[in-house]
Amino acid sequence: MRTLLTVAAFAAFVALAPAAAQAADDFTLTIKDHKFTPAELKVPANKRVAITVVNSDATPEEFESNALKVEKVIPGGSKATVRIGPLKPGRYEFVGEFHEDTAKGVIVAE
Ligand SMILES: [Cu+2]
Repeated sequence: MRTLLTVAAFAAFVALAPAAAQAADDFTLTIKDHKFTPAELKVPANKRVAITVVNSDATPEEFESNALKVEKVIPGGSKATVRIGPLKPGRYEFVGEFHEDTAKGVIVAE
């Protein structure tokens, strides 16, 4: 019984550890109705950052930013992770290239 409890406690620790480790530098952007939420995303400057872009629309979208030098097509109903930085403090605009008139936002590194 004691061994079982120890194993369970350890398993819980292992399951939680990666989530805690990622929390600092992982961010999410969601595309819905060809708009990004949040439209302004704050990230830490001078660090490598992973942004998971969730496309909730049925149509594909392309996450694109010349300032960040990224371009990634995300099929409808799926998600993709883009890795950026380390960034100097500043504002970095991005768009959904397939719906540029509505899908736009900015990443603020600070
Ligand atoms: Cu493009």
